[in-house]
Amino acid sequence: MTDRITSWHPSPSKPRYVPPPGAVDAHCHVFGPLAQFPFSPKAKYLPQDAGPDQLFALRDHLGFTRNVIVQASCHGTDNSATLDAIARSGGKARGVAVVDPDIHADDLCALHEGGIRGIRFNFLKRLVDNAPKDKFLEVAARLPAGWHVVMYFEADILEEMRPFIDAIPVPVVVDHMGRPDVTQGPNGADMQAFRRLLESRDDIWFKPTCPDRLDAIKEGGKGDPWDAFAAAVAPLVADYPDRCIWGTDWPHPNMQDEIPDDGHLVDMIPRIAEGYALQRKLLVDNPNRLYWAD
Ligand code: 0GY
Repeated sequence: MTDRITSWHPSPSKPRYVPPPGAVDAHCHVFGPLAQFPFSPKAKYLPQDAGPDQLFALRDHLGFTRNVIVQASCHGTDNSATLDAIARSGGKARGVAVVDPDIHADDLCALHEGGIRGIRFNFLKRLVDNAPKDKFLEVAARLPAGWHVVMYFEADILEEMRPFIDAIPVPVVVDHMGRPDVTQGPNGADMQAFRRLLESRDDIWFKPTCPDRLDAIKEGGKGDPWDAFAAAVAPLVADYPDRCIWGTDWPHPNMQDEIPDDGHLVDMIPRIAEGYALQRKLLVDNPNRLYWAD
């Protein structure tokens, strides 16, 4: 693998939508910089550098106040780039790590000190080689107090994931709603299956994120302005207003063929969360409960 890819917009538009004060972009990543933080030998993609300076400039441009930086698969279980970005944020970022399930308790404490508040289990075969459920459950049982698990999986394995999710002893946050086919509509089979999951526990959260992935032309959607996404997702956010958090997903790993304009992503917010009260929960209250409770 030699080509380094760019998956983010060179000059995102200024959104028309103005987020409430204190809004959190609760799903974004940093890549490198490579010279300081090499990518994992197991990385499935090799991106151009997308470091904290770029991320924080985008945060300000979009009208956000804080970031939750999710360790991207290209950095494997070395969380140095994520921790460095959090440290440079002046208290305006926290994070989600990816760890070796055998991680020592002292190292979990060090991650907590560095601003980490959860760990991510990634089940996408195109991104990771292994997802050992038994080892994941072991480490989930010994996380620092107040942490949660972030899960990334696709809709076709939701049913097979159910016993595993049931067994996770801390809150669970599902990336991009488990990637439903939004073109099925709000009552489609994928959205109904996801709703059954949410009904099974009251501490399962979700990210109503990534219209660019879920309503992409190459996925059978119509692309920006992502009408199918808005139609399918708005009812879910309305029905579970206290269990959703939102993020840009910048720098949009692997989206180089259909790069989204981050300003347009922000302008999706009022289309999936109607009214100031709901938008405040989605962007401020909910992410603060998960990431800045202390
Ligand atoms: C996302 C989605 C993707 C990548 C990763 O860790 C990652 O590399 O999460 C993807 O390619 O679908 O949420 O960033």
